[in-house]
Amino acid sequence: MNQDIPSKKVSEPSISRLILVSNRLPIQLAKKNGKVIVKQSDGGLVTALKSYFDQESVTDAFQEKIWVGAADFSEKRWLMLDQHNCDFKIEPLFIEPKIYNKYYNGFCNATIWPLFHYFPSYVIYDQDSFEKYEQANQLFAERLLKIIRPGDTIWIHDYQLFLVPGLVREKIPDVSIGFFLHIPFPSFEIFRLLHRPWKEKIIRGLLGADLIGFHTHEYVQHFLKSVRMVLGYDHQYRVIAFENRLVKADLFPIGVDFARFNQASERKAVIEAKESITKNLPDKKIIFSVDRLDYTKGVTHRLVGYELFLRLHPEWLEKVVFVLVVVPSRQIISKYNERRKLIEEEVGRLNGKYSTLSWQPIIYRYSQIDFDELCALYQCADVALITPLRDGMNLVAKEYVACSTQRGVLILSELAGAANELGEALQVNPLDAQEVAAALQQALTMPLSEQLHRLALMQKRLSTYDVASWVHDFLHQLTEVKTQQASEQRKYVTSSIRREIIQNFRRAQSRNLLLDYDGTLVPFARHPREAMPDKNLLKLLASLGSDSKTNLTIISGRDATILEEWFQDVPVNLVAEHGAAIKRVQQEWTQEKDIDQSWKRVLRPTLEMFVKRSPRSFIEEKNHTLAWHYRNVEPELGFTRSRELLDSLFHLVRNGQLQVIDGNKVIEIRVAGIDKGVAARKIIDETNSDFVLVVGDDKTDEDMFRSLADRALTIKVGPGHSVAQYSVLNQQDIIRLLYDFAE
Ligand code: GDG
Repeated sequence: MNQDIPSKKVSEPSISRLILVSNRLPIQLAKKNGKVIVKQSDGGLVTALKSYFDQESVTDAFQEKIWVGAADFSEKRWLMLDQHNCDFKIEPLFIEPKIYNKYYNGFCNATIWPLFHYFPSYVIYDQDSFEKYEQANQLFAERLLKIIRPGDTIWIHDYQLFLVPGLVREKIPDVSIGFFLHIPFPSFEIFRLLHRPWKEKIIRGLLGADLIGFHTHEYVQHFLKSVRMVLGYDHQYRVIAFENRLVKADLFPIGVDFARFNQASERKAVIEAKESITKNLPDKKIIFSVDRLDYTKGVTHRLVGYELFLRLHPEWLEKVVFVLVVVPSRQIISKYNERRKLIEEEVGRLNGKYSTLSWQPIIYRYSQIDFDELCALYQCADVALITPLRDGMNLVAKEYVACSTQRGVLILSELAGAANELGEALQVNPLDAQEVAAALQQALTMPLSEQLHRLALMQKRLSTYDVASWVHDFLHQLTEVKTQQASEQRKYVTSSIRREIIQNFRRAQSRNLLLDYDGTLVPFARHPREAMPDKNLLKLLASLGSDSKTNLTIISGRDATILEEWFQDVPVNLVAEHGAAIKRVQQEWTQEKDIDQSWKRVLRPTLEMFVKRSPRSFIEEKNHTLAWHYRNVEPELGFTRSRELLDSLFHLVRNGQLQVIDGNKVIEIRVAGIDKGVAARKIIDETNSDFVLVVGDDKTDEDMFRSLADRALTIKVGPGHSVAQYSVLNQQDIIRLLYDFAE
């Protein structure tokens, strides 16, 4: 689609710039001295960034801050003017309404939003909307490509722009991109309900970023699982080796501007608003909630809980008031209008049922409120009742805690991301009216000392990781990922290194090639038996091995029988079971040690128990090794079981005769003192080679890399840390190198 845009290379940084990208620009039009001006809105994200950049220590971190976002055609006239009262340079993107509507109201808010908030029955599956979503993302990417300069940092926000990182990466391979998701990333069982091509495009798009941030550990885990299930990429400590790059997924629970909310009580306007609230509601306990109009926020369930509370505790009638503020949002979508109707019917019914001449149980407002009034309400509220059915984070809960300097109890849904950090809140299942009613009773009768104690603990946490720390943490980690990528990159076999290796190989008078088998010469298979060499590989090895100057060795964890069966006609040395047995070309096998095998009888039952407990795992028995393979087990289960097995073996294998190896989806127990490093050294010492190459992918190959560090060129296949000199990202790169040798 964007073929006309030439590839660019970002190399030399000039001035450093931060480019923020979100669906909407953080601006609003206002009137000043009779003139229309463009003003910065005080939405969460823009306030977050502003408070971060206002700190003295970071003033020169970015010399320029640009914000790219969609704007309305009706605002065009004002936005095209140069002067804006904003801290960011505004880059408006005007998207045709016929694209924008289907993109935003369609795929974003009628497909992704309900699905990612666990409302699968609300999801609309519409191919045309998805196409408009692609088009809108493409427009964002094209605009970015025009703006981006070397050294820029791009920070893309939220589910409206899943595809943008990938589209930008395609054209500028080394640009620095961070992505943050503000809503939950659902479990794979939910995510998988999207059409297959949509899922793939979303995951690929996201993996175009260098760092992908989520609010909670759970969302990170869900995302990593979806990456594995949809594209087959695994991760190591949340780092995915995707194509030729490392991509990191991590959690960054967004914070609030703690100081601003905590000190709000000192503002004149807040004091005045508070006075007016207390005057109107004398001697009443106030329960408060504020949410955008959205079915995810759980307002109707909250009302059911409140009614049950009034029924169970009639002593509170006329003594408590629920101030319920609902802020208009997405009014064009029918589900939102329906929700408004439901809420208003329920409020009407409850007020009709319980009101007296001097009291009504709910004060309902359907409107925006300004910052000072919001803070006054937070301060006046004895209880904040925040019960979303799902919420990425929920900032209202955090703001309430930050604002409550004199008293206050937070009742919080356990299904909001914020529940992870606000353990001292009264946490409830928002669907359980009994629990909500009980929490209200507990909150309204909680001694002040307990209220203050709970608040203090939460406030400490919120002030330590406030919104400025959140911005800092994210941007800092993005830089770290880029540094890690660069250091990994330095180790990759680039085309010039590759040329040099080939030249050295050709010039050498005597060469030694030591190659691991599984994961190096062939990809992994479901079962070890299935990973047999094909004709091409055998031909390639035969051609290399028959060169009198080349001593070729396959050095594997496999047993002697299978290696011999597969390579009997190839002039190659074989090392079996990590060095327990060696067979030189045209010779018989020699055993390195004559070892007592009785330990296998003792340990086998333990492995068998793990096979029973982990479907599709299996045991492989070799001469000197017992191996438990879990490659085919459901990944999370496999990993957990493998840790349990390691723990059990740690207690069983204590006499020093055996060693336990935590390999690539396999745990091996073998006789100690035998490893690929010792075997490789032995083979190398037999000839006086002027070219030694060692290649492997697994933990057991690290022994070779270490032991031959002074003698050999060492290459690790695949991602992950290694002591090898160089790395290649995939197994096919090694095959290509061997073909070049053979030429
Ligand atoms: C998304 C995720 C995640 C609301 N009404 C008024 C008003 N607000 C302010 C609140 C708060 C913010 O808007 C709402 O934030 P939430 O976190 O509660 O919810 P979403 O808008 O759905 O935000 C959410 C968030 O992104 C951040 O990552 O936490 O889970 O869904 O700051 O104070 N502020 C004023 N008047 C209002 O009428 N002044």
